[in-house]
This record gives sequence, C-alpha cells and structure tokens, in this order.
Amino acid sequence: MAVDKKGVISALEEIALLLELTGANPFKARAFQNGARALANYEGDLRAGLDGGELAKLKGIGKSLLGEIKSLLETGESPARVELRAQIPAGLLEMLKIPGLGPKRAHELHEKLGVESVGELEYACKENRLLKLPGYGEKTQAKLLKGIDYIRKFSGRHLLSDAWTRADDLVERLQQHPGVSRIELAGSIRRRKETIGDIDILVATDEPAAVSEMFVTFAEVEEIIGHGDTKSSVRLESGIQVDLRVVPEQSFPFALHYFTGSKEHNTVLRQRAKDRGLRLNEYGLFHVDDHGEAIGESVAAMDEAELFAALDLAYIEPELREDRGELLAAESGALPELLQPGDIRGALHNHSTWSDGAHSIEEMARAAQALGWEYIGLSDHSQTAFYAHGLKPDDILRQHEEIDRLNERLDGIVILKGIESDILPGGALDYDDDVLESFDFIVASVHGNFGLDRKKQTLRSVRAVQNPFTSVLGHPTGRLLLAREGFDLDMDEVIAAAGESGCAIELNANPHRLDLDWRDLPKAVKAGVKISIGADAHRTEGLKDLRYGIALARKGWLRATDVLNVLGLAELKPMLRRSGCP
Ligand code: DGT
Ligand code: CA
Ligand code: CA
Ligand code: ZN
Repeated sequence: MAVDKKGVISALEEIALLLELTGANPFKARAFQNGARALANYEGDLRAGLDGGELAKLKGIGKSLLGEIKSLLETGESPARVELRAQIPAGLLEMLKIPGLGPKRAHELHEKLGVESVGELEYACKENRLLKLPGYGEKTQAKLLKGIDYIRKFSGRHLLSDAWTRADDLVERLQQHPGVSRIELAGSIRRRKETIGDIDILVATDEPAAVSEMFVTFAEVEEIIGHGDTKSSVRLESGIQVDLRVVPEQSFPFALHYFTGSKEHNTVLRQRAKDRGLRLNEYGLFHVDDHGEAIGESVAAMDEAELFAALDLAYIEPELREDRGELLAAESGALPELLQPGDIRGALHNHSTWSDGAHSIEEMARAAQALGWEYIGLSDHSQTAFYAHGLKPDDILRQHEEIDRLNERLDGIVILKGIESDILPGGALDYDDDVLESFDFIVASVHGNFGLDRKKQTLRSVRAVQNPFTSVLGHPTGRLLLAREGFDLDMDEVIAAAGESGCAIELNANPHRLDLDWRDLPKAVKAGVKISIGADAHRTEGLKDLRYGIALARKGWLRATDVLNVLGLAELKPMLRRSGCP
C-alpha cells in the first residue's frame, strides 16, 4: 500500500529514531531527521517533485534518502526501515514509551546492561544497576521507575473508539450466522468506559461449535488464545483481545448482565439477591435452600429489565453500572433519564484550516448540517498557540467576514464565531477585551505550561472560568488517554468556581480526551454547571466523534437538561455571553 506525504515523513522520522536506537553514527540519524523536515516544509506534491527532480535539489535530501522516499511512495515501505525494524528487539521500542527515556539512552542501557525490555529495565533499576553507569544517578533511576509504573497502568488498554468500532464490526459479521439468535456486546465497551481492556461479545445460539468456529477463523484474528464451545478468545492483528461467550437462549439476560459488569456493580447486585434469599449468577437467578445451595429452575427473565425487576429495581442502563449509587437510585425511582443522541443540536468546539484544522469553514459547516446539526461553533486556536497557527487579531476580523458571508449563503446551518483561547499561565485569556468582545462564544483551554504546581494550575483555571468572556472551559484536565495524565489541579475547586460564575465546562468528545472525566460530571451538575459536549473536530470526520462525548455524558449520569448544546440557537446564544461581559 502506497503512503502519502505524512506517511513518508513519519517513516523517515522513524528511521532516524531506529538508527539512534542501534547506536549508529549520529550523522546518519540526523540525515533522516533533516530529510523529514525538508519534506515537511516542501509545499508541492511528493510524487511530482520526485519525478520532476525537484526533491533531489532540496537541501537535506541526498541520494540514498531519495531512494527510500521513492520506495515509500511506490510500495509503502522502505528497505532501510524494514532492515532496522528486523534488527531491533521489540522490547527496546516499547522502552521508548517510558516518559523521559529517549533513543540514545535506550541504546546505552541496551548495550551496557543488556536491557531489552521494559520489564528488564525495571528490574535493573530496582537492583540499582543504573548507578554504576556514568551519567546516571539515584534521581534518574527513580524517575525511570516512576515512568515505568506510569506506562504499566495503561499497558494493554485501548481507546473506547478503537475497540468499539472493531467490536461493532465483529458483531455485525457474527450476526450473519443463521444459528445466532441473540448477540450483544458486553463488558467495558457496553458500559462505555473511556479505555477498554478487551472486547466481550455474548451470543445465544443452539449451534455453539459452528459459531465459535466462525469467530476464531475471522481474517483479522492473529492468535487463537482459547477455543471451546462456551468460550473462545482471540487476539486481533491490532493487539486487541476478544472474548466470545456462547450461552443457551434462556440464560442470555443473566449472562449479558454478568458479563457487562462492572465487577463492582455485579457484587452489590449479587448481595441484594442474597439478602432476598436468592442467588444471582451468569446462569440465572435461583432460590436457595437452607444450606445455601441453589434449588430448582432460575426465575425467568426475557431481558435485563426483567432481571432487575425481579430484584425490585428499575432498569439500570449499562453505562451506569459502576457501583456509583445506581442501585439506590434504581430502588427509589431516582435514576436520571439519560441524554439521547437525538437531543444534540450542534457543538461549539471545532477547528478549520484557519488554524490547525484540515477542512475549510464551509466544509465543516456542510458536514455538520449533514449530521443534522442546527449550528456549528467554530473555535480555532488563539494567537499564543503559534504551533497551531493561532489567529492574530486581524485574522479574526477576516475570519468573521468569511463567516458572515457563509451564514448569508448557507441555509439550514448557522456558524457561530468562536475561538479556543489559550489560558495563559496566570489565568488570563489570549486577547484584549475589544477582540474578545467580537466573538459569539469563547472556549478557554490550557495548552501549555502543564508543569505549574497544583495551586497555580488550579488558580489558572479558576481565573479562566471567572472571566465573564469565557463561555466554556475546554478539556479541563488536559489528559491524553493512554498517553499523558492530566495536569495537577483541584478539579473540585474549578467546578465550584464555574458553578458560581455560570461558566460551562466541556466534555471534550475527542476519543483521546473524553475530558472532563465522566466521574466528575455528576459533581459539575450538582454545582449547577452546564456541560458543553465539544467535538474538537480538526476535520469533517471529527464531528462524528460527538458520539463518544454523548456516550461518556450518559456514563456521567447527564440528562439532556444538563447539556448546553441541546439548546436551540435562540436559547443558546444568551448563555454564551455571560452577564458581566461589557
Ligand atoms: P476491561 O476488559 O478491563 O475493560 O473491563 P471489563 O469490565 O470488560 O472486564 P472483563 O473483560 O474482565 O470482564 C467482563 C465482565 O465480566 C466484567 O465487567 C464483569 C464480569 N466478570 C468477570 N470476572 C468477574 C469476576 O471475577 N467477578 C464478577 N462479579 N464479575 C466478573
Ligand atoms: Ca472486557
Ligand atoms: Ca474479557
Ligand atoms: Zn484544545
């Protein structure tokens, strides 16, 4: 498969990194880095530039590099990369994921200590073996250990979006089997956790062997971990593990409930059954005798709702099954009526080619309209975000003219003029008041200086939500799932300040963020804060990420009335310009 420009550049960068890992002459690695940079700055089409000889003339692109580029464009692979990848132990690459460990040091540790994997490095650190190396001290070693703990926490987990898409696809194909009478996703995907350990699929069938066989022979199965009539497990090429469980029709609701979890929810529900002289497990709900043994047939249940009803509970949506008060609410009729996808009328946080987006305002607006939105909020980056082509005041004037023209021309969608303003380290927004005043809304976000101490970082966000120009506090923790922890701040304090000032808080729907964390959403609602589910789309397809935001909103117990972007334009607009604005 051929690769595009981005693919070529990242291949060259990877080669540079691999060269460093092998301890090759630093000039060699630098040559590939320079080549990648030259291509990134090259405006034209690579293919044409290659054929026309223009690439060859670029500073930093030598003969051997040209060969690699040509091969990448033609075959999607480069001989140098293939060779290097084969030469380097996989564990060494894994080590690069440790925060603070670069290729040079990884090579050194490999060469001097024979360390070839994260586990080996951890062991070496615990044995204080690094202290013997020149340039490594107690502090470095402790820092590496902390970094290892950090990646351990995430290892083997996947983003909800990645796992969910693959899981839906598997379910759809298994469903084609004529022997399958019922099929559902279970586990953490069904509960819409932000990250997923493995995919769980439950099937009711009277042909278990045939269905299992179909499952383990899917093309993307890389390894069969287990294969039986009731349970099969595979690992997909993507590294995700999938568990398939096959049950008879009558136990399907019980098995679905059990394998949906969470474990904590199951535990409290099982206890509730026990208190009523019943036993709940994945096969059914049974009466017990004096010795505590299950007797007779299971209480019948067609679906999970009947299972809950048998325990005098209202139906608990899968998203809520985390033992965070759902049983109590289900008992007392206090479960929330959760937000539905159809409640959403638009979204505020989106980027265009004016900053770091891939599509024009018009393309974004039309895509939003195609999704049934009534409005799309445009919020490109502000001037401090130079790395993302943040907008200068005169850019803003021109952008607003473009939006005015588009709003006149386009029917059925309204574009709102916004900005994603950096929150400066002291908590101020990124423009003077006269510029801030020209927007319909402002999303204020932290994009740099993540290392401020807790007190300063908290004060920074508190000041931002107190600023009457701020409509929404964007991705409030700054976390990147599986990659970077949020910055250190007291979220309770930020939420309280937002509640007091009337500033909304974002639930950023980008599957890498899903920020504010769902666990904090009920707190925000309790403090009277409205939640803005933002797509943070950097291309038209990104608008569809809103589904992840909606999923996590539900997980955070949100009702439609808790969400800002369920409002129509007329109600929304005054909410965006808070009192106190000049
Ligand atoms: P994951 O895969 O780590 O994202 O999380 P889950 O919740 O999908 O966990 P998984 O795949 O290990 O198991 C699926 C469900 O099966 C889990 O949510 C609850 C149920 N389950 C598994 N093991 C146990 C157990 O030992 N006790 C109880 N009560 N339930 C269990
Ligand atoms: Ca799972
Ligand atoms: Ca599982
Ligand atoms: Zn942002």
